[in-house]
Amino acid sequence: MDKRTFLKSGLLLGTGVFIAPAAYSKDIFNSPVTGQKTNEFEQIPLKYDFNALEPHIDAKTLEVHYSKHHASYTSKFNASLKEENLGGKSIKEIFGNVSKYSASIRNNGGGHFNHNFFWQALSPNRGEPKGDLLKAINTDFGSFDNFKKEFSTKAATVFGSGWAWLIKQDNKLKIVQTSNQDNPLMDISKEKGTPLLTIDVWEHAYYLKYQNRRPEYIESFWNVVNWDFVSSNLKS
Ligand code: MN3
Repeated sequence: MDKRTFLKSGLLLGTGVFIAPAAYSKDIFNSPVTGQKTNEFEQIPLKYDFNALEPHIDAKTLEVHYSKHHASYTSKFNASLKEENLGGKSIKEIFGNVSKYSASIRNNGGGHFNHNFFWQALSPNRGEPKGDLLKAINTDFGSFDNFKKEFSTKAATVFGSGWAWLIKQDNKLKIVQTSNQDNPLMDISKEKGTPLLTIDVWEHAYYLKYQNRRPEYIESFWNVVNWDFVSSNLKS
């Protein structure tokens, strides 16, 4: 794993200096979150401990997922950006033109961003959808239960490795799937929009605890969704 990233994250976790209360980076779609000056994208520090999402997401899975899988995507993404002279571009610019770049930019860039987004979409204090978000869910899916059912089904039926997303598309909410590390910000994505919520359904996200029982993992995921984060994305 990338030792520097780990150390930095550890420090941030330890001091909390860069963690503003209730702040979700609205910049997440526009900036590298941190590291703009160095042209380096970074893993966001987790706002919770590895064991904070137990029993729904186990500590070992979260630790390996964050400090191995995600760290690897991030360092490979940075290496490819450097090699391909793509420094200084925002996530939005990169994904909006991703068809012009290498497979590494698409796969590792997606892996970098998707996980940063996913970590923020999780929380030990899940809260509940309310206000404009709940209104939009009721309008576009009929009810919160219908929404949950459709999202769970879409997540369960991603073939192989990929992600399910709640997105805002032309001011309407929609649930879509992407394969591998693709996401709805990418120009190659069949369904494009602003991500509001996502679930990682790669086996590495659940196999240690759930083995092949992906639907069980998805059911548990609902206990740790950070609805404040989802709401904040609706406004962005
Ligand atoms: Mn993953």
